[in-house]
Amino acid sequence: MANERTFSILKPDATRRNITGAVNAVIEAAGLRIVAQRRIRMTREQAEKFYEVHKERPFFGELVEFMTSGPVVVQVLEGENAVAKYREVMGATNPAQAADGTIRKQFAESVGENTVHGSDSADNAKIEIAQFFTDADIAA
Ligand code: DAT
Ligand code: MG
Repeated sequence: MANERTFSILKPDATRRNITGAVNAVIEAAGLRIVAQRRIRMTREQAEKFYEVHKERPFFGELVEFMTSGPVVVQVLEGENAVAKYREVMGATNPAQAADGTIRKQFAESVGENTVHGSDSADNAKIEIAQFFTDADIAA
């Protein structure tokens, strides 16, 4: 698998607890390079659009509420097989089921407040990156 990019978010529970550097250390230790990064406050519109695929799920309202509850750090990560690699480094959605050493196992508080987002496919990575970054923002 060639060099690839994925989209990452350090969620409001990470900024609230001041652990964005600790999470970035795990990302970098896994061989992923942070080639773009910006700290923002997501608007309700941005969060609803970003998680549109989940809009019929019972937790959608809670999810949008959480994602807009504080600052987030949006990132582009690059590396060999970056999409799958980052999903592995993140761990399972529910931290109780996440493997040892993963970000969610180490840091996540609950299934809803689970510290990180990572794209689930290369196609979605492109779509998600384009929602927050232009080519000029990315320095690889
Ligand atoms: P992932 O973030 O691992 O890709 P997902 O795409 O299934 O997981 O869900 C997106 C986010 O929605 C997830 O990170 C946290 C929230 N979420 C998922 N399932 C949930 C649940 N059962 N209860 C509360 N929040 C949930
Ligand atoms: Mg997902």
